[in-house]
Amino acid sequence: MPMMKTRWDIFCTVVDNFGDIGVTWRLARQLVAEHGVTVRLWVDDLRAFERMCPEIDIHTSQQWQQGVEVRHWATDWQPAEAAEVVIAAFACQLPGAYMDAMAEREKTPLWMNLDYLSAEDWVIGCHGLPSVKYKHVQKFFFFPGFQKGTGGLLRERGLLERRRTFQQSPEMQREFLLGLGVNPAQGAQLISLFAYENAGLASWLDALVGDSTPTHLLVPEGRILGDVEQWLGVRGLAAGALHVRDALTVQVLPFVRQDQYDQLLWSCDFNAVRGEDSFVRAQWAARPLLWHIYQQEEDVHLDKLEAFLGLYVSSLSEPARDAISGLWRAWNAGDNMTDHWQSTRKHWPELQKHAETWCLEQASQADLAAALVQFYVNWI
Ligand code: TRH
Repeated sequence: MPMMKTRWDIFCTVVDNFGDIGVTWRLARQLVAEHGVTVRLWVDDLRAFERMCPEIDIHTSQQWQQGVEVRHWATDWQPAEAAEVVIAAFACQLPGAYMDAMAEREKTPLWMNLDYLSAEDWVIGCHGLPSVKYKHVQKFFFFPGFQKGTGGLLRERGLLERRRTFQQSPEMQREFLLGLGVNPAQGAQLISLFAYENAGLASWLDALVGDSTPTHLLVPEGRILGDVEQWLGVRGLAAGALHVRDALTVQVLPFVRQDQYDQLLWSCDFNAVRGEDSFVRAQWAARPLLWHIYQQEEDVHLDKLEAFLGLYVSSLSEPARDAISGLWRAWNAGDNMTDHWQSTRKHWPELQKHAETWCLEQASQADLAAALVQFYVNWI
C-alpha cells in the first residue's frame, strides 16, 4: 500500500463562514480513515472549527481529533518539517519558512492547490496543470468538479449506503429529529434552510404559509436568521424557537456537527444550502435542493451558477427545467420566489427522481480524496 504512513499537510485559512474549514476537515478525516495517511491540518481560526467540531480546544496549538493532528496556524510560525504532500486549500499563502522547508527536503514534496468548486468547463482543462514554482518545488492545480477530468467531489466510503439506510428508516429519522427537538406534524414536508441573507426569503415564506401541504422549516442558527426574524416580526431568534403561521412552522436549530448536518439533509424533503460543502452534501442527500451561491466580485458567481444549472437540469423535462432554474435564479437575485416555488412544486415527483439519479451519476466518479491520492501515486 503506497500511501501507508505518507505524511500530508493541509493548510486552511478561514476566509469567512464555514466552507474553508468544512472542506479541509472533511478531507483530512477521510484521508486518515480511508487511505491510512498521516495528516496535519493547519488552521488559522479554531473558533470557526469549533462550531462544527465542538471537541476542538481553541486554546491548544496541537491536538488530535478523529485521527487528524490539528495545528493552530499562528501568525508567529514555529519551524516545522515539511510533509511529503502539501495541500494549500483555496490558494492560501503558506508561511515562507514552511516553503523553505519544502525546498530543503531531501525528496521534493508534492505541492497542490485545492481550488474552489466550479462546474465551469475551463476547470477540466486546468485540473492537474502545473502552477507556480517556489525554488524548485512545483505547485499543481487540483480542481474539484462534477465532470470527468476534474478532481471530483468529497464523498466518504459508504456514505450513500448510510444515507439510504437512514432514509428508509422512519425510526432513525424520528429519533434523529427528536434529538434536535423537532417533532413535525403528520404529513408536513420538511425543509432545511441554510443560506446567506436573502431579500427573496419573505416571498418564499409567504408562499409556504398559503401552501396546501404544511411545511416544517428547519433553520440552523446563522446569517439568514435576520430575514426570518423580520418576516416573523420577532427579535432575538435562537435555537429552540418555534413559530407557526398557518401552514408554515418555523423552527430554529442549533448549528450542529457536520455528521448531524448530513442527517438533517437526509431527513428533509427539500434543502436550501449555500457555499460549497453544504451544496455538495445536499446532492448526496438525493433530495431536491436550492443553492445560494457565494457572491463574488463582478458577479462572476453567476457564471458558476449557470454552469452548474447547465449540467444539473440537462436531463429534466423542459417545464421542470424552467421551474427549478427559475427558482434558483430568483433566490440568487433576491427576487420574488412565489411563482417560482409554485411552478417547482408542480414538478415535485420528477425533481425527486432526478435528485436520486444525479446523486448516483456523481457517485460513479472517483471521490476527491481518492483522486488526490491517485494524483500523488502518479506523481511519484
Ligand atoms: O459557510 P459557507 O458559506 O462557506 C463558504 C465560505 O464562505 C467560503 O469562504 C467560500 O469560499 C465558500 O463558502 C464557497 O458554506 P459551506 O461551504 O456550505 O460550508 C458550511 C459548512 O458548515 C459545511 O461543512 C456544513 C457545515 N455545517 C455544519 O457542520 N452544521 C450546520 O448546522 C450547518 C448549517 C452547516
